[in-house]
Amino acid sequence: VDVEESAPTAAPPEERPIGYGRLKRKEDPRFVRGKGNYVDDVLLPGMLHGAVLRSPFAHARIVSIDTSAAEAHPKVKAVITGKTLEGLGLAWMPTLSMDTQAVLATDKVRFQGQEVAFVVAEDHYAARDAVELIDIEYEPLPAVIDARRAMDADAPVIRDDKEGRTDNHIFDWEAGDPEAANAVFERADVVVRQEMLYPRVHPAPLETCGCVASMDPVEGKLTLWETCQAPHAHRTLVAMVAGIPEQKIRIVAPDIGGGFGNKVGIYPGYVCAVVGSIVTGKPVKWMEDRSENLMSTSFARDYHMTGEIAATRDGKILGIRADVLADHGAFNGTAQPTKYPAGFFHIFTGSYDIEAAHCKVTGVYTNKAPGGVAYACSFRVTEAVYLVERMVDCLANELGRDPAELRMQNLLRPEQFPYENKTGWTYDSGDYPTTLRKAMDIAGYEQLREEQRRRRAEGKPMGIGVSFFTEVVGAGARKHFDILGLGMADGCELRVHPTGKAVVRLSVQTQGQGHETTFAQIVAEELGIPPEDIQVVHGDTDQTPFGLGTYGSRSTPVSGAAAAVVARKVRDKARLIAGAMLEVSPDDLDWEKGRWFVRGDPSAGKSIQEIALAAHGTLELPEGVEGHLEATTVYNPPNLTFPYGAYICVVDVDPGTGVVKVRRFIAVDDCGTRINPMIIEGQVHGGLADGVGMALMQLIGFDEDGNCLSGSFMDYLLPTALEVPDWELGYTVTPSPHHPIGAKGIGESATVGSPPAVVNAVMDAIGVRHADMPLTPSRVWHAMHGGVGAP
Ligand code: PCD
Repeated sequence: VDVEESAPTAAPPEERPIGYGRLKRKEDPRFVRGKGNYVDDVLLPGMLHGAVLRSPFAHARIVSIDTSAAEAHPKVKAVITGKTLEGLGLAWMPTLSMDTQAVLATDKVRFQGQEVAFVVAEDHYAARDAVELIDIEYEPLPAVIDARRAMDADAPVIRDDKEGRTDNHIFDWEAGDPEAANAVFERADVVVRQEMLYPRVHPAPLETCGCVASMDPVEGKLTLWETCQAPHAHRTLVAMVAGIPEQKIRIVAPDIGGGFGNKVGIYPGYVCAVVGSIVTGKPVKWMEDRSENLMSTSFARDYHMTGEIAATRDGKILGIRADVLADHGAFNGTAQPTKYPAGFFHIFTGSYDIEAAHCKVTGVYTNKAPGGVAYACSFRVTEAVYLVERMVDCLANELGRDPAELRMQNLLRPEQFPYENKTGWTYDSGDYPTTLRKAMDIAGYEQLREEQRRRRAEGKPMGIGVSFFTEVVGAGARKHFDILGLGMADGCELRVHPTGKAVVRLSVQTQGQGHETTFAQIVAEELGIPPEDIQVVHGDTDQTPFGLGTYGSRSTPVSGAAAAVVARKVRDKARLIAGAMLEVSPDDLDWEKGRWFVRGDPSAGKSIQEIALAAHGTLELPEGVEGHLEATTVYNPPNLTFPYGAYICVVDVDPGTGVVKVRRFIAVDDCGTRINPMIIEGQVHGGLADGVGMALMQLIGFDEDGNCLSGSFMDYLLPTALEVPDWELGYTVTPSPHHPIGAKGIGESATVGSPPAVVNAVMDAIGVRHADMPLTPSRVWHAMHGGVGAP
């Protein structure tokens, strides 16, 4: 335990963690005993099992579907096809980006793994067997696999279901000022241009996606257990799509075995399970397997980017430009606020004091899985940060400058905050140079460069990679941020029971990051009720207030603020009741953690527990004060929060094989006020491992016919303890000025910031300007030997 944090009063106030600091996680006793309750643990009387038949082709016309043999299977209860769904008006569903997606294919299949039919049977094995009995005749069509070919004149039109479509174009979006950018590029001494791909990857949570749908035929009430990051949004969507009245829908997200963005959207399997339950009158469970998850249930990134950076000869960065081609797969199911088809790519201007910037993003359809999710990335921030941090290293390389020193020269200065960047976003707070210096101190940067020179002389490639990132999390103000028209404000309810124990109800949903602990800590900090006396309720739409869910590290910035605000409302009400109890004016009361007391007479006071009891008792309450002790709120954040960090990665590359060993990794993060430092460190550890995985080994790849080459954990490589070093963490604390407790998000910072640090380190080691991720041994070896590596 960090001594400073275990004795919080010794730390300066802004560095003190909130409400008991490193509290052990309240949820862990059940997890370490194997008593978690996941969707696949849900067992209902008479429950049936569903399985999906998927397309073997990336692009093919469906000529005929014969389900008779499957229907004849003794254990099969229903076979559902696109035709069945067409009859119910459910063959297509809206996506999170206001496109349409086939639930079960009717006309064509548009990616390998697409859902074509759904079998409901008495057990999972029978359902799988019967899927094999369905006979489909396909007429294969040429497929668009390389996004760079999607707009070719002779490219097959993927979305011919849409009237009048003659190409695969989805959107054009831009930000910044093209003229201003052109002007600085014209007068710059140095311009560096680099193409790069942020390849297609997958969140790959350990628990795959799945649900149990139970339609009560008498009550007409649908209960849907889902492994889901946004239960309220799902309830509203199901109501709109299936026409079931919203009060008759209950979504329950039980324990979740990792989300990482994969569990934000609604997948065809969920709709099919609901239809299966309606058709059979029984509950239906659908759990996908690993291959289905990797091949068809969403993806992330897939951005072809060209970056340009302009600078003076002495290293002052003047401007940045980016031109991006975004591969969105067969249906545009990308998860992001409606106004922003390229998410928060605005942040590609990075952490630097530049004069001008411009970017252009074009989205296209390809014959690949749909649904770009913000995999541990608040809406395309990972791509933007990778672009700018690689470009700064390319510039350092061109100028022969040290990359840390070049960053230091160009970082925004503390007095520039709040800072409006060149795409119009206002960074709330920051002290960037202090954070970078801290990372360099922990790393022993100068000694590392010394060591590198020594090793190089011995023919041993060692690399040091730096990245400095600005994240943007906490969507967001209702005015600007919505998904399908639903605004991103979060509700919160707090109720203090007569005995002084409390229950706080959140609209967000934890998927492993420990909300049952940290939200209790926020309320504990504000009310002085110990965290163990505060129950956190979440993930059940019948029990919690509306809100759009957990992604984009928004829970702390939005719902965390709501929890603080609702606790303050309860505290204000408690003051009025304490006044009545003590027979003094509430204006004469002062607050200390857990109690109101008479100003000037600290011994005359009432604890929050005493006040709670009185609020439920017979005490005569002042005019206008209702009984009981509770409050509700809806929090609409005034701005996003902008956490940031400085990362330094040290690698050794085997010159014979191209194998990269990450030897050290230093991460200094600033997420404003820290609630639970232990949980924050866990979040950073996970994100760093994720980032090393993406930089070195993760890839959803395809052959030229669109066969997915990464449908198992034998092919889609996740990092293990063997591939990652002991993380060396540090932190700085720059509170967010607009958040009630000054907290910013942290959940995705490390995944955003670490890939460029690793890639920069490898390029530094092998003396090559750029090679695309994943930096597998063969790719590194080829890059070292002057060729372009194979994946
Ligand atoms: N915190 C503290 N302090 C501060 C901040 C924060 O303490 N300042 C903490 C909290 O409370 C929590 C955590 O930490 O518990 C986190 O937070 P945030 O940042 O707010 O976030 P959230 O919202 O909660 O969450 C979300 C995230 C995301 S988004 C992701 S991807 C991932 C992360 O989260 N995922 C996950 N992490 C995690 N973890 C785990 N375990 N699992 C998972 O799944 Mo997306 O958009 O969805 O892609």
